Parts: sequence; structure tokens; C-alpha cells
Amino acid sequence: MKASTFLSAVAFASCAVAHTIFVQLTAGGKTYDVQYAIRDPSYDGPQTDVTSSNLACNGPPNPTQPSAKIIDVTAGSNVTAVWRHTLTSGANDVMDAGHKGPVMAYMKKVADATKDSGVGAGWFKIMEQGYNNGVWGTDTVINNAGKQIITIPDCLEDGQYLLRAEMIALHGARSVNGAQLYMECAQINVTGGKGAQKPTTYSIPGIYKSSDPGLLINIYPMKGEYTIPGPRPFICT
Ligand SMILES: *[C@@H]1O[C@H](CO)[C@@H](O)[C@H](O)[C@H]1NC(C)=O
Ligand SMILES: *[C@@H]1O[C@H](CO)[C@@H](O)[C@H](O)[C@H]1NC(C)=O
Ligand SMILES: [Cu+2]
Repeated sequence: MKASTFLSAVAFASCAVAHTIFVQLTAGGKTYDVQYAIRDPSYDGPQTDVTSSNLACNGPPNPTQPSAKIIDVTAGSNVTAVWRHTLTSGANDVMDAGHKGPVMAYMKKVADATKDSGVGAGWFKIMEQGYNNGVWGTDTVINNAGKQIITIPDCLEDGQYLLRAEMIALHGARSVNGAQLYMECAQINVTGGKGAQKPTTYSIPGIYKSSDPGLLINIYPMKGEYTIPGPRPFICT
């Protein structure tokens, strides 16, 4: 075997065993079971076509399991999206450390969180971490045992929402559709909000373009500022 063939085979293998899933949610001090109120796939692979309806809450080639559960969340509180390599991995097996990129979270108000597909209009971003001082958002999550801390805005209308947590890996992003997007949607019921502000909302798919500077980028070496894809997060006023 030629050295170059061997190296690319190793690179492929390390990626195939190193994807990730948002497996469980912590809210109100309680960590719910894996798959509880989250539409988890059994396979941990990424989405790569940013125009696909599967960009909203994942989907084929990673078929997701519906959940009949909804988790109560207090507006203004922190929840934690827990990421793992597979549905059965431990805290030291979050994602290959070579998977570097931004971490984000979005919400969408829905009539019935157990039924709404999530596809289309209504999404707003509530957190993002890109690249600061040599540290990627994904590094922070991996070094924090897979925990992505998300503050639920305290000014939202009460009601049911989908909470979409996302990590993007950019190791292959130098070519179009080379970025690997990982996302799952949790089903939550927000109560105790201080107000009823209505964020500007966006469509998923629609928030990203394959040519976005944060999705079509060579990060080896990383040069200059990183532009996180999608809109800026909603902030209560
Ligand atoms: C939520 O988490 C942030 C850090 O991500 C922290 O600064 C803040 O104090 C936390 N808020 C609550 C209500 O725990
Ligand atoms: C959401 O929470 C409110 C307030 O506790 C409750 O009345 C309502 O039944 C909950 N809805 C769901 C779908 O859990
Ligand atoms: Cu991967």
C-alpha cells in the first residue's frame, strides 16, 4: 500500500469512528436519560448538504427515533446539551478531538413539540461559540465532558419549543460540502418567562450556504478571524 493511501485510510477511519450525537439534556438540575425527549439517531454521522430538510432535526441517512416526551425548562435557566460519540459512550468519548469548529444552539416555537418536524421557518439562534484565542467551540465541549451549556432567554413566550443543538466539524471544509454538521432536536416546554419578546426568525434549511466563510474554509492553518455561520444570537432587550 502506498503511504498516501494508507494515510487517507487512517484519516477516514478516525473520522468514521469519531462522529457525535446530542444524546441527553440536563434541565432544572436533572439529567434526563439518553434519548429522553430528544430525537436521536442510532447512527452518529453528519449532515453535509446545508440545503437539505434533514438540517433541521437530522434525518436520513441517520434516521431519528421520535420521542413522546417533553422536558420542562424554566426561562432564564441554563440547560446542558450532552454530546457523546454514540448513544452508549461515556464522558471521555465525546467526539474525535480532530473535529474542530463552532458550537451553536437554536430554538423554534411550535404548537406540539412531539410532532413538529422543525423543517422551515421559525428558528432563532440562542448561543454560539466559534474560535477564540486558538480554542474552538468543539474543544470547549470535548474538554467539558461533552457538555454544551445553553442559556434559555428569560424573555421568551411560554410554550413548547424545539431546542436544536449543533456542532460543526471543519477538518474537511476546504472543499464544498466538506463541513460536517451534527445536530439533534430536544422537545421542551418553557415556563416562567419574564416577557413575550418575539425574536426575528429564520428558516432551517436556509440559514447556511455551502459557500459561507464559516463552512467553506481551510482551518489548517487557521488564519485570522472565524465567521460563525448563521444569524447572530437573539438577546433579550
Ligand atoms: C449560565 O451559564 C453561564 C456560563 O455559560 C454562567 O455565566 C451563568 O451564570 C449561568 N446562569 C445560571 C442562571 O446558572
Ligand atoms: C408546560 O408547562 C405548563 C406549566 O407548568 C403546563 O401547564 C403545561 O401542561 C406544560 N405543557 C406540556 C406540553 O408539558
Ligand atoms: Cu466525524
